[in-house]
Amino acid sequence: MTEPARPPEELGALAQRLLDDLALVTDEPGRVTRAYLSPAHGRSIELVGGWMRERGLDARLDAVATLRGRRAADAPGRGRTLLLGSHIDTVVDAGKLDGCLGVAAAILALEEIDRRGERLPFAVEILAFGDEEGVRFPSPLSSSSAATGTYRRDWLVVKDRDGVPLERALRAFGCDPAKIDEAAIDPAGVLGFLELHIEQGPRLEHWGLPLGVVTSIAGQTRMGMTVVGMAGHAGTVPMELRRDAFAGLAEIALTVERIGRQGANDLVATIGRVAVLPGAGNTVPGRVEASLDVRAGVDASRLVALDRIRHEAERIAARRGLTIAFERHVDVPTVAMDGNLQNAFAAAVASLGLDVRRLPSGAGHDAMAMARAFPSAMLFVRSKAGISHNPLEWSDPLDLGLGVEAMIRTILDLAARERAP
Ligand code: HGY
Ligand code: MN
Ligand code: MN
Repeated sequence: MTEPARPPEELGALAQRLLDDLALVTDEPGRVTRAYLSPAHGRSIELVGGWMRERGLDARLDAVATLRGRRAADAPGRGRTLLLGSHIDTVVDAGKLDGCLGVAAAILALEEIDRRGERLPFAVEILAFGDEEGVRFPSPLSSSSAATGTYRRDWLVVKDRDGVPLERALRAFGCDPAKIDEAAIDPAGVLGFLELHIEQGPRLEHWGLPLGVVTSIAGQTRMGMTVVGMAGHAGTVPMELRRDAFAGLAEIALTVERIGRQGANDLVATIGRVAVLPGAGNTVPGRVEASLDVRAGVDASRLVALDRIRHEAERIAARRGLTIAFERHVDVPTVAMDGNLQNAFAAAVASLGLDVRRLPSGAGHDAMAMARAFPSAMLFVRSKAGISHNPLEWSDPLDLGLGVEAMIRTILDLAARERAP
């Protein structure tokens, strides 16, 4: 029995309601923080798994705690599967949309396709990844890496700030690390991976457009920097005799910013986390542990900037009588999105009467891991003032609904092409 198509306004309101409910699932009451394998991650799996099951999807957890909701094909085809989804983990004090929109939109798109009486000649699997951000463990994209058979074994021994190894956290969550290989999806049976995501930047708003097709995802390097000097009494150690690790890091931070500003191809460089040790107000810092995040739309720009940062940081440390050590956590190249799937998204956007603009992504996404094994593409939804990784993150529900409708039309377009001849 078919029902009238729900307009984007209605689809957007439904998406917003799901996102509001999911945002209440947090490790930190009063703000949205949902870390990989945390109690809130567990509760989010229950909530999203319920959304899936209520809509007839077969929902299960894989060996790295990715929630997978599967809808079987209901028309003759070639026996392939279309993958949809995004991540449900968040940064600290996050917004409601980053990642979660892609999962909620995929669930609503399938629900609407069924309501419209449409049949699909391929199975659809919705993936709700638990570790895209890499906030709790330095293992970003680990869940989607498992789905593509590119999981890094060394991730299992990385520790969170409480010293808990990722492997122990997986076991405590009820997952079996010995079965991680089973999480890999055979590319031979996959039509592609589609991800709806907020832009997290200002371009679509500047262009006055609700949607945009992603061309590529910027490569990124994430490192840890440890600067060591000599802790001392803040009242007795003369300035000229100090080996102040924080003052050294501060000079390095301004150098990172200067190199970032001078770079090309959307180069960006960020120190987002700094631990000043021992951390007493009356003690000259003897040790600083900091993060370094460098990205660019062209890999050569990123690699040149990293070399310059490392060289200048070592020179600053030497001049100050400090040591500096770097530890590489992430090194992912710039990834191009699949041309055919980009065009499918573009056709859907155009069918909504919207101008089609294509843009690169400065933010990393699961699609960059999924692209290692499957044709992958992303559709962006406009972000108000380009704000993200911030509780002020917001998109107009109408834009959310247009994103869901564009996803629906893309899936139906792919279905028309996949139907057995
Ligand atoms: O950091 C990123 O680019 C993404 O939000 N994980
Ligand atoms: Mn994010
Ligand atoms: Mn994201």
